[in-house]
Order: sequence, then C-alpha cells, then structure tokens
Amino acid sequence: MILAIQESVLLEIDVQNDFCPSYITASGEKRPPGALAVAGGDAVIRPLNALAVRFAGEGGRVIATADWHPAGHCSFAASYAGKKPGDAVSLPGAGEQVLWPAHCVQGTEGAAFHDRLDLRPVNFIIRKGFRRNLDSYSAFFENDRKTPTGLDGFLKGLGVKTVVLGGLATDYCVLYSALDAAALGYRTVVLKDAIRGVGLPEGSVEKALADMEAAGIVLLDSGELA
Ligand code: VGL
Ligand code: ZN
Repeated sequence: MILAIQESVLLEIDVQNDFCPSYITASGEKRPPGALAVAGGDAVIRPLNALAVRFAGEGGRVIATADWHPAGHCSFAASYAGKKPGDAVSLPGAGEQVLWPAHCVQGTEGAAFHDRLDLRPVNFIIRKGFRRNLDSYSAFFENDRKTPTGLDGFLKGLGVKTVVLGGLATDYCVLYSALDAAALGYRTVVLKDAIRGVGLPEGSVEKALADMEAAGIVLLDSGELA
C-alpha cells in the first residue's frame, strides 16, 4: 500500500510497561511481567520504532497513547467488593465494563512507556482513561462512546487523512481505536506485525481482526507500507 506520509499519522497504542512481559524501570531495575502483560507485547516495539522514524522524517506525525488510570479506577476488579479480573460490572452510561487487575496507575512505573519505545519521533502524547468512573479503550472516544479525547479534532486540524495503528492490545485499545478511526472517516491501517492481544475472553483476538476487516480496515505488515 502506498501512503502519503504527510497526510498520515502513526498511532502507537499503549506501549506501556504494564502491558509488557518484562521491562526496565527508570532506575534501571529489570521487572517481571507488568500487571496486565500481553504475551509478546514488547514485540510491537521494533516495527513501531522503525516506522515512527520514517513518519517523523517524511513529514508525517507520530502519536503515542497511554492508558492513565487513577487509583480505584472503575476498570479495576479491586475497586469492587467480591469481583475478580475477568468479571464484568454494569456502569451507568458506559454499559458493561470488563474488570482488570489494577494497571497503568498514573505516575507508576507500570504506566510508563516501555524503555525501548523510541519517544524521540513522537510529537503528541494522549492520555486516556483518567476519569475514575469512566474507562477509555479508544484513543478517540471514552467508553460512554461520546466523550471525545480530542484526538479527532487534533488530526482534522492537521489535515490527516490516514491513520496507521499498532500497539497493545489488539482486542481492546487497538480494536476500539481502529474502529473509531474508520467510523470517523479516516483511511485506517492496522499493522499485523505491530499488535499483540490479551485473548480474553478466548477468541477475542480473532474476533477483533474479523471486526476490523468487516469495518473496511486494512490489515497489513509494516513492511508492506511503501
Ligand atoms: C487495555 C485493557 C484495559 C488496552 C487497557 O490497552 O488494550 N486493555 N486497559
Ligand atoms: Zn486500562
């Protein structure tokens, strides 16, 4: 696929320690899996870094998102008596909320970008899920499906026509961000080699890929972008 890079943005979704199988802290200590580690999660970093340098060098934009939850967030199982990760609760205005282990708590090591993610080509960082009572999987709209994060306005202001996505996790934040991008009218490309999924419930990664294709989203490897 041929891209007009000047009219494109690379969206790097949630490449944060808590979604990775291991990471190095700011003080240089090696840590075991993050709180919501995705199998092979750090494999997304190499293709994203390579593409980010290319986008930045050729007049495109690179945006990184971060899941950024306050302590006691509505998506944490521990915020409810008797709930465990994988359970769900019904939230007023935001429907069914799947519950997770506490993750990406604001200001913690787990919420930091993975140390190998090259932040130099990134020109905009968007944090989401920062309201205690509302989660946000998508980089565009929070989980009430109507509160904007501001990303659409930012992209429209830049004349961006194409959104290229990679990151974590395929079946949650990548999926919702890609579906919203397509629904908002952007040509949307998801990089198969730069995504990894949670896989909960079973089959969710396969379903996410099928849902993206059904929405007209192009799925390809980063090497196929010319
Ligand atoms: C995500 C579950 C909870 C994601 C964020 O980045 O895909 N998944 N919070
Ligand atoms: Zn989250």
